[in-house]
Amino acid sequence: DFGERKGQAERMLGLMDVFLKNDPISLQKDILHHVEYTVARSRFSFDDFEAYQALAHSVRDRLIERWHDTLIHFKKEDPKRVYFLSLEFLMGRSLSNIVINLGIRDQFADALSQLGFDFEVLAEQEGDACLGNGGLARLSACQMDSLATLDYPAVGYGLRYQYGLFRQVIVDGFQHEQPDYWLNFGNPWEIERVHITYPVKFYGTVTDEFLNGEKCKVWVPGEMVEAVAYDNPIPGYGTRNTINLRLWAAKPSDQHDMESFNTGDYVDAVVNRQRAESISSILYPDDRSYQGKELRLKQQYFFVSASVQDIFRRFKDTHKKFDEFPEKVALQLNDTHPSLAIAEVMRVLLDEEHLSWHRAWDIICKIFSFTTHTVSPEGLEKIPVDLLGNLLPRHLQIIYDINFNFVEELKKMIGLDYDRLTRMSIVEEGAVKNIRMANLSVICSHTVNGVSRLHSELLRTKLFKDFYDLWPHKFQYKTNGVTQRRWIVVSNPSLCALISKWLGTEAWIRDIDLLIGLRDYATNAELHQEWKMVKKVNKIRLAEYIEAMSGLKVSLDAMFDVQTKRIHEYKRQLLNILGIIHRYDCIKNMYKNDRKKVVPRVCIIGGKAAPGYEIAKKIIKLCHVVAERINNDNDIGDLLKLVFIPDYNVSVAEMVIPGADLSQHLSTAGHEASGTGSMKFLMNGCLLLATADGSTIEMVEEIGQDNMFLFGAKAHEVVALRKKGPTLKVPLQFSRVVRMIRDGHFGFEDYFKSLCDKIEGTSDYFLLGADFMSYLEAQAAADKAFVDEERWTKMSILSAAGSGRFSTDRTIQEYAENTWDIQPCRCPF
Ligand code: NBY
Repeated sequence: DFGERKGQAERMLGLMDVFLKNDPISLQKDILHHVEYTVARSRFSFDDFEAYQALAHSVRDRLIERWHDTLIHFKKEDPKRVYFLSLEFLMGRSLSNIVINLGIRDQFADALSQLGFDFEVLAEQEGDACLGNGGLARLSACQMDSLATLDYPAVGYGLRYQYGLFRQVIVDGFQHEQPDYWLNFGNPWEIERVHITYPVKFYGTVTDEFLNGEKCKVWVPGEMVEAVAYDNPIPGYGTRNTINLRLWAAKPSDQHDMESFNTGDYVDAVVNRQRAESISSILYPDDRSYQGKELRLKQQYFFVSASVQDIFRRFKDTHKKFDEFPEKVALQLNDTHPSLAIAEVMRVLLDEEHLSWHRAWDIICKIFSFTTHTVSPEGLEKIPVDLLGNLLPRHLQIIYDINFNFVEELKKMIGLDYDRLTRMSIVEEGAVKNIRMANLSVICSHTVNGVSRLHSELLRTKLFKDFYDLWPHKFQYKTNGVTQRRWIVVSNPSLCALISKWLGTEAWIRDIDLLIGLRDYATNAELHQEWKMVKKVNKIRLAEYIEAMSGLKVSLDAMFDVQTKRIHEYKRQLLNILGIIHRYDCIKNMYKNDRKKVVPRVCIIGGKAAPGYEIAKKIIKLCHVVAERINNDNDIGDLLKLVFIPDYNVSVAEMVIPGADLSQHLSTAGHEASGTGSMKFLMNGCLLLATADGSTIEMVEEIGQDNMFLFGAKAHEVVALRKKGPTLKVPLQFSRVVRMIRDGHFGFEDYFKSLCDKIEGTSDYFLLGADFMSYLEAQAAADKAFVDEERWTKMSILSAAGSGRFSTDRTIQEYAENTWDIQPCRCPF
């Protein structure tokens, strides 16, 4: 039909400039245009926030051009695409990231300064998009950046929550949660697609019917909701490619509940419709235990169903035969949260496309890949059968059928080993019957990925041992990464400039392996000077933030020692605090003269505790009471300070990480699947004090043991240590600091009793006592290294130089080649 409209299209093109221009005058005109016509403020009176909005819309226009071109190019080339399904994306702010990837940051900064505005000031006006909890969600965001940059034909699918992760507010040292109604001020980075909508069905019954003489299943739903697409263009760096992150929002459907309209209560019926929107209203805060909440299951199916319909629509636009489906479609399951997609694709193939079970199953086995982010069996998602059967009756049938076939096959392979059959079954029998989503995912995926080498080892020998023994070829791992675009270029511009200067190129921003070139200058005195200056600039920025937030003045000569991540027992923030109490106690008991030898420290802790996680909340309170005591002790002065940074999120991380000298990653070995915070610190030349856990083990290989402070039991020793339990000798220093808490040295001793009980005697599950001495030794080694400035700077340079392996560019390339089997598809400039 383009033929018919060709004349029209040519006329339209004649009316438009082909592309928006990026010279200073054009940019200024565009910004002012948006001030007047989008933000609807007078050009002579607008504030920083309104200037940010106008700026964002000017950037968005340029983004949309590339996004359209990319989508058209993909459509023309019709490559195999990867569909990345994730219930969480932690995007943070977008403006700086986008202009940098588009290569027009400096042009915009110049244009703005001619209008009397500062780009950085406006960038700070943007609020964070916190549509995720922690590592898993930020990983999805970094991976989208790499997918775009490496020109892969990818689409991200997720949920457009109206409330992101709660905001953390600290009152008297206690965490309080406040709702994050982030869309209040509009979101210039999304494009509402009012006519890309799909109906999503819930509840109801399944009946057998005959169609052309064949028996088939018909699902008559009891409720219907509409999914509306919101598109978020993700630009690559150094390429025109701009991919789509499509987030679904729930809206009432016209067919929602016809009945209630007929029964006459019009007002009630309209009010009822609004409930549909609650499906995409709120992100569940992770507490890693599965609660069997119906709303959560509804969210999962809502986003899965809309995404699967979208994928089928795109496929059927250009293809007739479903046998070609696996040549065009790869579905990536980010953890088990989207794993209902398996049953949904099966349902569509069987009930709507009327394929035989055999043909449908054959397709399923070729298209799904699954990545797990957890190490503990308790972290594996289970759904009560009753809940699933009520909400999605047809899906439960399909899962039962998959399981029946699987168990029959399994019996042929392993015989009647009932224990093993019971463990491997998708259905968990017991007082409450459950569906094990991890088993479903492993059985139906062609590839199961871990997120670090150690994690994969644990999956093969523990969590999924039974499956590994059956299908060793399914198991792979892709060590996580982070994107250097966000975590160096955006967040640490001074370091970025310095690296480019010494490498003589900016190519490392696309080709991270070049970073290794810094090693050649690891002892260069000139680089050392400049490197220290960069760190200083970032420490000043962080110190100013700390002062603005808490009123506390910190010394720039002190070592900035940071532990920021979600608060969890296994991450052992408590070990850090006990170490700080020990340090405080030592300084107190020193002769005045000896205090001169103490290496001054500013200890910074930050992170959110899940709202229902009592112990984690007590750890936050403990941090505050200890800080109160230390920071107000005149004996201590600048030798030791402790600060808790509230509401840790992506934009806070962008400021904290570049300013850190030392960062701590203290998980009990074998408990952190990978860890990605550590990679951001490493790239920024921050030294690591860490256990041999997750991807830290691979970092040691890259930068050498001498350039890190490693401590603690190894993963394989942990089980044995736990068995020793009560016979384990705990160091006196440990008992002493716990006693200080118990004796009320910091107040609130009754409140902290349960916390202390958790780490003493037989109940020290995370082995704080066992690792304490080793931890103190690592801390002493860090102090010693810090006073030798030259050595410290060299270690810092070598850390950044060795961080190249931990870019998501590498992770994504491995996924593309070894898991998804997709090729780059580059849009011509
Ligand atoms: O995924 C984290 C791992 O703990 C970390 O080691 C790893 O580096 C990172 C990326 O692979 N896991 C994680 O962040 N998990 C969650 O945030 C999460 C979110 C939701 C739920 C469970 C866990 N949930 O139950 O809904």
